[in-house]
Amino acid sequence: MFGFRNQPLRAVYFTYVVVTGIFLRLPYCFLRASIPSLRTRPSWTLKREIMTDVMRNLIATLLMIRIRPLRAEDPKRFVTNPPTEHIAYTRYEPIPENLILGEVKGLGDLNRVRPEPFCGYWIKLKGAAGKPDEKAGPDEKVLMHLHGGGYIATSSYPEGDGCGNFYHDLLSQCTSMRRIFSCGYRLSTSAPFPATNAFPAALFDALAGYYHLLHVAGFRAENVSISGDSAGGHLALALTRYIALYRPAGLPMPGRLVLLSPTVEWEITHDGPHASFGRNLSSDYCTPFFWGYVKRSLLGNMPDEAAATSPWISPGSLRLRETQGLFKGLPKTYVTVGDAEILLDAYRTFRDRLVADIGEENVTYVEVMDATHDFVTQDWHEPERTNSMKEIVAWAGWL
Ligand SMILES: *[C@@H]1O[C@H](CO)[C@@H](O)[C@H](O)[C@H]1NC(C)=O
Ligand SMILES: *[C@@H]1O[C@H](CO)[C@@H](O)[C@H](O)[C@H]1NC(C)=O
Ligand SMILES: CC(=O)N[C@H]1CO[C@H](CO)[C@@H](O)[C@@H]1O
Repeated sequence: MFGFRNQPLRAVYFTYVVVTGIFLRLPYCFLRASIPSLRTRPSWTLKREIMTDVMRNLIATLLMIRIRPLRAEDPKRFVTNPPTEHIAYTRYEPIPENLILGEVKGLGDLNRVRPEPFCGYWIKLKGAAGKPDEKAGPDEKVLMHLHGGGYIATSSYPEGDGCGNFYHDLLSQCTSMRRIFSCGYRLSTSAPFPATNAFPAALFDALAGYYHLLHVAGFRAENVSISGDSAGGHLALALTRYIALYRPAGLPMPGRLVLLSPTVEWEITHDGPHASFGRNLSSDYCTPFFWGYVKRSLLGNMPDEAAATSPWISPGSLRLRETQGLFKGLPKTYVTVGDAEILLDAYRTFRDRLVADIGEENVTYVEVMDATHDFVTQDWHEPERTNSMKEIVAWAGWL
C-alpha cells in the first residue's frame, strides 16, 4: 500500500495508470460493454460499466500513491469563506468531556484521541430565501449528513468531491425541509504515514456536530434526521448507537436515521464461495477499501481482531460475541443498499439484527436491484439514485 507515494515513482506510476487507462482499460471496457452478454449485469448501461471501473481504479490508485486530507477536512485549510451564498461554513466546539462515556471513552484513551473543534457546512437550495446558517425556525426540520470515503478521503465541503449534487438534488425534492447540515469529521491515517484520528475521533466530531445542531442552531432532536453514506453511514449508526447506549445529557435521540450503503463491517466476515464479497466483486468498486489500510487507520491501537469483534467497528460482523440488543433504542431507520454490492450479505445480517431490536415497523430496508455501492450519492447511477431519493423524502415526511 502506498508503495508509490514518493517521487519520482509517484509520477511514473500515475502516468502509467493514466496511459494504460486511456489506451487499454477504457477501450477494453467499452468493447466488453458493447456486447450485452458480456456486461457485468445485463441491465447495466455502458456508462455504468465504465464508471464502476473508473471508480475502482481511482480508489486503488489513490491507495498506491497518497491520499492527503482534502482542503475541507484539513483544519489548517478549511474553506471558511465558501464562494457561493447557498453554502455556509460553521465551526463547532468540541463535545463536552463529561459526555464521553463508557467503552468509547476507554477507546478514546487507548487511541489518544480527544474532542477537538471541527467544522461543517450548511447547504440550502440554490436560489431559496434565507441564509443557510440561520437559527432554526419554529419546529423546522433538518438533515445532518455524514459523507462517505472510507474514513480516509472526501469531504463535508459540498463542492469538488463532496456530496454537493446529492444535497442539492435531495433538497430540490423537499418542500418541508429547507437545508442540510453536512457535518465534517476527522479523517484517519496509519502506516506508512503517522497514525492519526483512529476510532472514536470521527464519532467525537459527529457528536459535536449534532450537539451544535441542537444547542447552537436550536433544532429539536425530533426534527433532526441523521444520514450517512458508506463510511458516513457507519458513523451515523455509531452516533445513534452511542446515544441509545449512554444517553448523554443534552443529546436526545434524533427523530430518524437514514443509512445509504452503510459500511457495517470493515473485516469481511461474510466470506466463503457463495458470499456477496466474491459474487458481486465485479459489480462493486469499493474493494480497495478492504485492502487493510482503512481498517488499520480506524483501529489505531486496538488489536487487529477488533475489526471483526467490536460492534463499534463492524456492527454487521458475524464474529461479534453478542448480537442481541446492539441497536435497541434506535429511531425509525431507512436503509438502502444495492444488490450488486460486495457488502450485501453483511447488510442483510445487519438488517436482521436491527429488526430484532427495534421492530419491523421501525425499519425500512430496501435492496435496489442491480445497484452498486453508495448509488444514492453517485450522479451517474440513474434512475435508481433519483428514485431512492424520492422514496426517502416521502418516508422522512419532507414532502
Ligand atoms: C418538530 O418536532 C415537534 C415535536 O415533536 C413536532 O410537534 C413538530 O411537528 C415537528 N416539526 C415538523 C415540521 O414536523
Ligand atoms: C418502534 O419504535 C417506537 C418508538 O421508538 C417504539 O415505541 C416501538 O415499541 C417500536 N416498535 C417495536 C415493534 O419495537
Ligand atoms: C445482482 C446480483 O447478482 N447480486 C448478487 C450479489 O451477491 C448476492 C449474494 O451472493 C446474490 O444473492 C445477489 O444475487
